[in-house]
Amino acid sequence: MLQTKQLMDIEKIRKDFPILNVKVHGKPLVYLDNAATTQKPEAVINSITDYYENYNANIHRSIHKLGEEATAAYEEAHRKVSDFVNASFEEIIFTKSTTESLNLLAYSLGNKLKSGDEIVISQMEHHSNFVPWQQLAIKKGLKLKFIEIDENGLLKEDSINENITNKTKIVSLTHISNVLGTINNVEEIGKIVHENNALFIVDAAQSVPHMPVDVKKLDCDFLAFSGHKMLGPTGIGVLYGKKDLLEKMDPFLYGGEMIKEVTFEHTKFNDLPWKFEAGTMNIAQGIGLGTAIDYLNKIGMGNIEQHEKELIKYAMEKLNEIKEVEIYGPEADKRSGLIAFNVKDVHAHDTSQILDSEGIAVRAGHHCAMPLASVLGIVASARASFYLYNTKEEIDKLVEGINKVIKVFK
Ligand code: 7TS
Repeated sequence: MLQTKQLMDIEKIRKDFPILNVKVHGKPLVYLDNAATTQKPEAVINSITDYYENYNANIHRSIHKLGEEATAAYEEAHRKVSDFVNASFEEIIFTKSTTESLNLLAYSLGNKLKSGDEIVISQMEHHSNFVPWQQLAIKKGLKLKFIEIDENGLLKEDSINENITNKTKIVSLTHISNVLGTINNVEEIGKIVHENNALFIVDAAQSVPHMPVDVKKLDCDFLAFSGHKMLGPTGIGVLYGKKDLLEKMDPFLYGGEMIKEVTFEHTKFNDLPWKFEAGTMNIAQGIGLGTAIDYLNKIGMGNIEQHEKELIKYAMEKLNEIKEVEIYGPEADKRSGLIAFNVKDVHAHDTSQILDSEGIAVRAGHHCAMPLASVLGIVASARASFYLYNTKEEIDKLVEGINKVIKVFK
């Protein structure tokens, strides 16, 4: 704890999150479901209220004071997101979520694919980076291929090399698995993708919130993430795309604001990024995401990454000591701050319910990765996932809770 205290003052950080004072079943909330969604600091909540109370107006249209203020705040949020991942302003599109960002890509890139073209994903993808490609493949007669995982929950190197070939048009991979916690070496895989002249998409829903991510360093063509998993509100997601690629792509949604000029016969689309932001956007949510980024920057993404590394190392050590617990995924040094597990012969839902009775929130189920669960040979698992406000003391409570599960079911 000493080293963490030097990096970040966790007690001070916890005071910024009103929900962490909530009692659950009379016990202090231990929130370990951050991979599903994170809690919001007061600053984010206040910035949303501030918009609605003081300058609520639609953006990019009304020449009045409130309209101009709202537009400026929304565009400032875009700028903050661009800087956060080292992209340029035109390359950042606001969407509803990672799911929408990936659907946008499947639709827009999919338009240009022909029967027989190949798309490569992996066995560890979340459904939102799985179902859009699967359905596109079915509709257009494409071949969908899967990079396999090994017994440690890592992508198999030979499977990467076998699957990505000169027939591949798109490779779309998760940066960090939301079940195994595996951190994939997307920088290296991206080089193989580009050697084969394919496009490289990174699902960064579980990485951008937890570690420094630089799109130039990764050299990915597209990257998707969600505001609500990084202290921001729901209803706001991000799609990064290289400018020259976005310029050539069809819009996903048509309507107001994504146009420059409309006649009875034709439409000229707007400049980037607005070409991909049709209709009235989630303005408050966009502004809230900007505030979340200010908050994360103040703490420092490197510090957050380091703090979570310490938490996961500690959690792995503690859970490994319990012989009834089976853990999925790699060793601590190859994973981010989440851990999926089962207590032997106990359904994950029962585990989660007993933990809930102790005030401990974890997720149980297939975690929107049913194909992965089938590869692991399980139907469900419980998952604890950490963020900047979690502590080793909370992991101790998780361990106590798991020991209670074992006692109840023996
Ligand atoms: N990709 C990954 C790797 C994810 O973990 C998730 C959400 C998504 C995409 C989709 O994000 P959304 O914001 O569009 O829903 N993962 C989870 C989870 O693990 N538990 O709840 C949501």
